[in-house]
Amino acid sequence: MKTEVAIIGGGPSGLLLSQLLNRAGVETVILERSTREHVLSRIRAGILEFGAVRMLREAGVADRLDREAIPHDGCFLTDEDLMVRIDFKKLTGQHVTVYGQTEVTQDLYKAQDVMGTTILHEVSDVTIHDLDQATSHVDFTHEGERKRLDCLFVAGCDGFHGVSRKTIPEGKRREHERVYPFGWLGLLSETPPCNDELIYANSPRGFALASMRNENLSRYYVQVPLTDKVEAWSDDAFWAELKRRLPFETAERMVTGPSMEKSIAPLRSFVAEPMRWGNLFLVGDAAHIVPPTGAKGLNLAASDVHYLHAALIDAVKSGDRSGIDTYSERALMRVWKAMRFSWQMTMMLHRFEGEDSFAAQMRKATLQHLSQSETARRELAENYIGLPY
Ligand code: RFL
Ligand code: PHB
Repeated sequence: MKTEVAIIGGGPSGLLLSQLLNRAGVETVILERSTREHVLSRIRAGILEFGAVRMLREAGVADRLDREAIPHDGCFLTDEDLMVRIDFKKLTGQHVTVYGQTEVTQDLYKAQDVMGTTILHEVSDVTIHDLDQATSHVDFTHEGERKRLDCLFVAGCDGFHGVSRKTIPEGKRREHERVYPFGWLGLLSETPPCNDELIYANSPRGFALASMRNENLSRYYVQVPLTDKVEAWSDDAFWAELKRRLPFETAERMVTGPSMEKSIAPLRSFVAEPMRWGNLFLVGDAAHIVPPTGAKGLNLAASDVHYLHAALIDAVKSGDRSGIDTYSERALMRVWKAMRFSWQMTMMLHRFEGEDSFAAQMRKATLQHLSQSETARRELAENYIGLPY
């Protein structure tokens, strides 16, 4: 097989990149480890920055988003004393968009099918070769056969556990990591959201988040120790714990119901540098992970794709390599700022096991400052709606 850009991973990064490249006449083949059903069943992100929405429009996959997604002009941060609203609209003129990653992925698969792009599922043992040559190739197993895909460039869109990042020699790769000593237990239920806007709650019992997908689909999270097992959390136990961590009036009006999905995700900050190695480019979670507190993961994948798709089009169509030569540097500059914001939000909102009273007071003071200073609120809003690109 032969193509211009081989894309490893059929998650949101790989699909969006492929769609944008195809629209500009650049050929792609996507190699995905899982089935399409599995990719579409993973409940993950829920909040899109305006930049990500702009990218989806540019890719021609925003028709349903424009009809069904819910714009949010603000969100709430709370502790046991305060409830602070961050008014995105007033502070930045922008809003964020509630639209699930599952929906984004579904829309992208549909568009790629119309485009006629080759997407191979249940591919295994992917290896990447000749990254320092004029052309490269990717070897893989599909339907029991070893196959070879020749290409000009390889996009590593295969998430945190993929093979692309590890293809960059260890001595040439720098990794920065912070692992947090807790996870998020998430629950999805067919119930109306408890509030019109998201609530990020810092309670003495730990963090909780009230989020949503639509007017009858709620997504909630509670901070749990990493040792907790999801099987040990009954729905009743989850709802009881969530209510203890949210403001009393919110808990009072909350509608509960059976869970449609429940899972625990560990929290981690991670960056691999550089994001380019010869003809290989890392995109999204393959290069970086943020804790979900700032809602930045999927949005960073979109900004990586923004920088990379334009660079690859220039390289393939007109032999102009200036974009690909600066991709890593430009993408990382934005990545680090989102890392900082996600880390700061995580520190501001979570209880750390065994922490001293000083740590709790710092969180309290941060929220108090936010409640009193429009400058502080604007700084948060500017990062939450997404730094420009
Ligand atoms: P993905 O989604 O992990 O997709 C990678 C794809 O590559 C495939 N793959 C391989 N294919 C071939 N060969 C291999 N060797 C392969 N290894 C892996 C995988 O099967 C998969 O299909 O990475 P991508 O595309 O970079 O997208 C990143 C986002 O999924 C991620 O950043 C977000 O979900 C993070 N995230 C959030 N981001 C936001 O912007 N806003 C949010 O509100 C938000 N909330 C969240 C989140 C992530 C969460 N979890 C579970 C980690 C909430 C949670 C709970
Ligand atoms: C979600 O709805 O899944 C969600 C929303 C905001 C976050 C993280 C996750 O910060």
